[in-house]
Amino acid sequence: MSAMTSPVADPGKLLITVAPTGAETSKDDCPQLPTTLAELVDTAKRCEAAGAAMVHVHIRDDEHRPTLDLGRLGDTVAALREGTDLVVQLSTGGSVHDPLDRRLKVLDAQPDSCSLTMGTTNFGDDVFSNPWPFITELYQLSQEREVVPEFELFDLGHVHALHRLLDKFGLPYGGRVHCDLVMNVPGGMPGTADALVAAVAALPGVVTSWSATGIGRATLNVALAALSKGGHLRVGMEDVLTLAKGVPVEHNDQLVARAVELGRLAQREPMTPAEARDLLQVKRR
Ligand code: KMH
Ligand code: ZN
Repeated sequence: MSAMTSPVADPGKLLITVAPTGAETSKDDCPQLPTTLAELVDTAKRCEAAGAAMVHVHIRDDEHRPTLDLGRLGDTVAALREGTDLVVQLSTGGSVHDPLDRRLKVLDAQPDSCSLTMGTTNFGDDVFSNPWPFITELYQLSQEREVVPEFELFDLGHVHALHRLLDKFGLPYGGRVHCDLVMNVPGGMPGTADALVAAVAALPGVVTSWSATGIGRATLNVALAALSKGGHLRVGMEDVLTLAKGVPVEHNDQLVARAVELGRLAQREPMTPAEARDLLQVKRR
């Protein structure tokens, strides 16, 4: 054997993000979905114990409907910080019905991280609206407030828009650039290995880390492709409600445990929350 360096770089530890709730599934359809603050904190603790390092948070009101109520968001951030060490990422995507001005206010709750979607996308029968002026305002606000964004990329065009954003406004707070490929949304890029490879190849050179998630039945396909390309994983009931055909997810920690198992097969230990803070350079609060 020659002493050639291997083209397979060591991707290091595995960041597992859990997205436990989302905005699309109703409590009536899925009673095990964590929608109350107590359920969310309990879920977060169990997912941390199972190997998650970051939590992507959508909250609900007393009727279990999606809300961006600022008081509730603040209480949620505080309760998650109190009960776990997880990096707390608030969704600025909300639900497809949330107005843009309410979505900007999410940063007032001072999370460690916020999601930031890089373009408008068809979302089933709805439209998930992210016009360019909204993206740039939210991005500059995240810089000002010292909140680390996670760039949500639903399509190859969103990758292109990320180049444009970083070229015009520079690096995020903390200097790291972390992205999440959200694949297989009806209206976005498909949850295929080919699409993942194309999107990863097109990422800006300044990207320091990326994860991927596949919605619905694409979940395992995307996870395996992401591991194969050295990426990180997002899992959770926001994205998938079954473990296999006809087998419902009973708790988010099952999805985290499966991600840990896949990571171990790929010889990647799960990252601790402290290691995730270091990777993403989130502000000490
Ligand atoms: N609920 C979707 C319309 C995000 O959290 O930033 C948007 C979403 C993305 O889930
Ligand atoms: Zn979300």
